[in-house]
Amino acid sequence: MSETVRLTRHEEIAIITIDNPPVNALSPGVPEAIQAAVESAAGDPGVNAIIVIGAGRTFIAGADIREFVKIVKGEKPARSLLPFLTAIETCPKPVIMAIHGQAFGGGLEVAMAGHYRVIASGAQVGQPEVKLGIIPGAAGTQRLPRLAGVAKAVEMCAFGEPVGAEEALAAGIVDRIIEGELLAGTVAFAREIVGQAPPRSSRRDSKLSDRDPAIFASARRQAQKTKRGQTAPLAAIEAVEAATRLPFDEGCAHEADLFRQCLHSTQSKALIHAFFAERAVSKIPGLAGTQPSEIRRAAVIGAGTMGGGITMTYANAGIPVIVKETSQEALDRGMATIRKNYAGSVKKGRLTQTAMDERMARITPQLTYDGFDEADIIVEAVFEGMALKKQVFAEIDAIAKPSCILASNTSYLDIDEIASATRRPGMVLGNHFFSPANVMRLLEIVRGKATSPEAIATCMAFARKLKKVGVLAGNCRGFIGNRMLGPYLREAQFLVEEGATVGDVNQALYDFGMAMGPLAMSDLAGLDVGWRIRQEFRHLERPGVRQPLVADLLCEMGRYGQKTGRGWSQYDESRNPSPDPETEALIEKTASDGGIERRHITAEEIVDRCVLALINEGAKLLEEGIALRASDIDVVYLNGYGFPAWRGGPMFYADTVGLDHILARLKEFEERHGTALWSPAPLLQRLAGRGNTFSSFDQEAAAAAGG
Ligand code: T1G
Repeated sequence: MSETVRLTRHEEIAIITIDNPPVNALSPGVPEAIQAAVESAAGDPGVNAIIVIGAGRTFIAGADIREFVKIVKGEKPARSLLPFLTAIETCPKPVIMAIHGQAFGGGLEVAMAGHYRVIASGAQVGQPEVKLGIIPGAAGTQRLPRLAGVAKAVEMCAFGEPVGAEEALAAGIVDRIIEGELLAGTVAFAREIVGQAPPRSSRRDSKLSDRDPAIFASARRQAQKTKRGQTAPLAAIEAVEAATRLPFDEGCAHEADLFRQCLHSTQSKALIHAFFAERAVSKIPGLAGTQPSEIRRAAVIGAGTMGGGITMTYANAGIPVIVKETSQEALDRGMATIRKNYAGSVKKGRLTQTAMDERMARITPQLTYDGFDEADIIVEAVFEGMALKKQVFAEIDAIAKPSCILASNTSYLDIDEIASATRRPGMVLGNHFFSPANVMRLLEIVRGKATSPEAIATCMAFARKLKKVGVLAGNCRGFIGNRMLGPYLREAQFLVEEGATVGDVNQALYDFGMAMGPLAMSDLAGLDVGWRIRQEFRHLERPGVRQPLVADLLCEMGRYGQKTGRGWSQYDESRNPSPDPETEALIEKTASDGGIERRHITAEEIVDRCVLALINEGAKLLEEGIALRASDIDVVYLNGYGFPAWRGGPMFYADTVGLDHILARLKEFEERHGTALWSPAPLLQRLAGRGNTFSSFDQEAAAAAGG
């Protein structure tokens, strides 16, 4: 046998163990070795049943995604998986798939080619391919409707969410849930079914009769709504629909065509980039081998919007957490919001009452620092003012135990300045959560000049425990995300001064794929947040350099956006936006007072001005080392700022457009709007000049760091 597949015997049962760490992907050679093992066991007279099981933490996580990267770069694809699956299905002896961890993508397709499937409680099965911009390519869209019915198959293939053991059993995907030791339970199951004719899923057509067109129509509507702009979900629906019209083999051929189209799409390249980018963020040069400490207890200062969300994040991860406020009224308000949020999740069926009670029990609200000396991490989430932050850090520095990490949730203030208020700058860093902190996956972990590798390693590992994507950022104003957001929002505001309407700007970026337009996002976040920052840094504004004019005027009128019902747009009581004629009039007057010529502006220019400003600033902070990789910047924007995943993030998007084209457009804007605002980043100029990309920059950096 091969290193990755072992064939052993348990009396009359053959056991085929797949052992291809870390997730038993169907890398080249693995399907072949499984097929050889099945054929060997089938030919062994002493064997009357065959079990396929995974070693390590999972059954099979699917095809080897790295192979797709090679294929779209022009490498010859490995042979199709279909003949290998047919070899399993046509095996004369029953083949039982024993699933633990995940049977995802090709992993579920292998399982469905087997005659029986048993699953460990707590395991999951799924067809997540659409999250990579592709569709199942090994008969998943043909076998799943035959096992689970058409509607379930459409839901699983078009939206890619996994289902647990109970749901898989109820849907008919698996035949039994095994409590206790999986292999032993599977052997017992095998002995029950020996002698029965092995059922073939490709021949089970009874569930295909439910071919109501409404199933496909409503799935298409839902995909256009929740997977806006993405092509793979629609292809997956078409493939499952084909299963209800075509014989199995023709259905598989149609699926294979759709699969190939998706695989060679820019969207799939972007989503596969996003998959690996998210897994690369934790690889920090110079930190390999640094042992993270375990965080068992936490404390949060401030129970406001951010403090409350951070407290819930800890409680959700099973961490006992103290939350401190300065007044009983503020504490009660904060706790009421936390309770309301949990109750809302219970009402929506996303959380059980028991789980809510357990999480509430982990939270200790108080007005003192009692117990802070036992915390392993203290996160400060108080008002964004340097003086207050330094006062708080001096206080917790005096109380906290030496190994305790002191983190600030500041979204832009100087971490070194905050650390200077303590005697342990090595244990001080930024933990910049995104609102709502208990929902948003992104966590910017900001390294100060004295921050220790241990503190960083501990926070990076802890981010995974919190189910966050922790991205390391250098210390500068706004770190990665907010620093890039500055020029993006600047251009959005300039564009309305120059003649675009607020609606035009929001719609153009929304159509580009952003979760919401820039001015709508500012109205949601609150215009006063940016206003306070501009006032704090007014002294740093470069004389003679154009600044947006209207936002400050709106704030002086007390118009902070959604929270005041008026901002760039006006909002009804259900926060639905509509154009605000007073704001449009204010913009026109301000522009004419400012001598700004107004003109018709295309959606294309709106997108280019905003997105290229983002990319250019990204290139600057990459060159400064504020971000380790261009792909880290992409992860920040995909998980914190609603950048469309199917475009891969701003830096990957720039690569798909071509850095030479990006540079030419930047020079156009520099020509028209001035060097101070649009001088192309030196790194971008260098890469474009050499026909390189941000991805090649990352590869070179990784190679240089020994990655
Ligand atoms: N191929 C290659 N590498 C993979 C992989 C895969 N399918 N899945 C994970 N890895 C690597 C990952 O990059 C990381 O590497 C390590 O394994 C641990 O992953 C034919 C076409 C299974 C839920 O989409 O969802 O089958 O960073 O950090 O949090 O129709 O991995 O350590 O070097 O994510 O425990 C469909 C993708 C493929 C599942 C485990 N399958 N994987 O999560 O670990 S397409 C998927 C996951 C397909 C067929 C089609 C998760 C996981 P490194 P990790 P985790």
